[in-house]
Amino acid sequence: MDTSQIEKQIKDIEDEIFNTQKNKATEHHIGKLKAKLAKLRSEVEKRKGTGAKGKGFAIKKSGDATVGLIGYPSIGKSTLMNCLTDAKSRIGDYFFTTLDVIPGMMKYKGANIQILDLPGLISGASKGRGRGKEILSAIRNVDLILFMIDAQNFDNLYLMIKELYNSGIRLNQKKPDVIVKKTGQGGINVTATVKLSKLDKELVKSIASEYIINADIIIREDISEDQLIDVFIQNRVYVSAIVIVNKTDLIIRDEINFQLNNIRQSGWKTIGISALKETNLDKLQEMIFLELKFIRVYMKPVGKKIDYNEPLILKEGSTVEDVCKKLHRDFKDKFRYATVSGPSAKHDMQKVGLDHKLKDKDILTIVISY
Ligand SMILES: Nc1nc2c(ncn2[C@@H]2O[C@H](COP(=O)(O)OP(=O)(O)OP(=O)(O)O)[C@@H](O)[C@H]2O)c(=O)[nH]1
Ligand SMILES: [Mg+2]
Repeated sequence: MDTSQIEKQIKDIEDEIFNTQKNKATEHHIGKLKAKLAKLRSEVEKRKGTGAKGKGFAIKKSGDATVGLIGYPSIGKSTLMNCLTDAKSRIGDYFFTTLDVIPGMMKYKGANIQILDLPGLISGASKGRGRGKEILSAIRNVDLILFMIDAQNFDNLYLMIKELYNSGIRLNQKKPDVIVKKTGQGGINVTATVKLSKLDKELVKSIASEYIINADIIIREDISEDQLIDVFIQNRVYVSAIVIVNKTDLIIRDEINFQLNNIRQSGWKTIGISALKETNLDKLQEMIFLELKFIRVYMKPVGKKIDYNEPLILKEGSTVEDVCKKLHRDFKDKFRYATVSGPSAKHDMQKVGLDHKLKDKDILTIVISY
């Protein structure tokens, strides 16, 4: 089948879903159509060489985490970028001032946070408008997305979210807790360890059968139909996001608060700022820092004082082994034991191994053999 035939099929299925009334009798049929649709869409993406592995900007990741700043053109992304980081990104009062990715480093509480100032994202980006595909492919690999919208136009937010959704980016969602074990025979077997309120096992089977023939599927979370489909499509990524409302200097406070509350009620973390007047930027920095869920670990070299000035910045869930890797490539091989005091320790100077999970503000000593 050539691509235009697939696109025709996509259109037909979209129409059919649109024209089918959703009820108990039709839900299996719709589920199956949605599964087919997702499969065809990802096939088109693959053929066009876009989606997950599209041609992208050349970005060198650095620092302890990378954050992507996106939003409609002329919303103030570069203005904010220049306030928060050492970068000098061009600012203009016309659309598409920024045409490339400009990276900059924000230093905050000992963490080096890389921020990427991206060109404006417009409606239709996921289908390739503007440099849409490249922008979307760049933000697939970040640790956090900052969505910037204009205080005078909140609707943009929902347009942008849709573009991201269409390109396979799932915001503030965890990867569905579903295990798919391919088997050689026996068809599809579904087990659920929790009560499923949005799906029944037959529907799971009929969706799964669009992708696999034999498998044991274990569902450990009360997921929706769309989440189940995501399990089978390869290019999904799960990234957290914060909504930044900029240019709050241009509208009255009551109006801003009303809109911020609306956004919060839709389940998003949000903050109002003015990049131009530099208001609320300290709160924004703190929010970014917290959202990245860093932990700080203070090192205490054997026989020396604790280094409180330069904590190691690690991602949440890091182990002693991760620290070794960060310090020196030989450390893991020469590792004998470590001692830890603080939140993750049962008592002061607890002796631990490489797999010990650290917590924020732990004090760690690593003992290696020479
Ligand atoms: N009033 C007001 N103007 C702002 C604010 N932040 C940015 N601006 C203005 O908005 C215009 C666009 O700013 P940029 O930072 O270039 O916007 P951008 O989002 O990077 O735009 P593109 O690179 O084209 O996507 C400039 O004229 C800024 O001075 C703000 O908080 N308040
Ligand atoms: Mg810009």
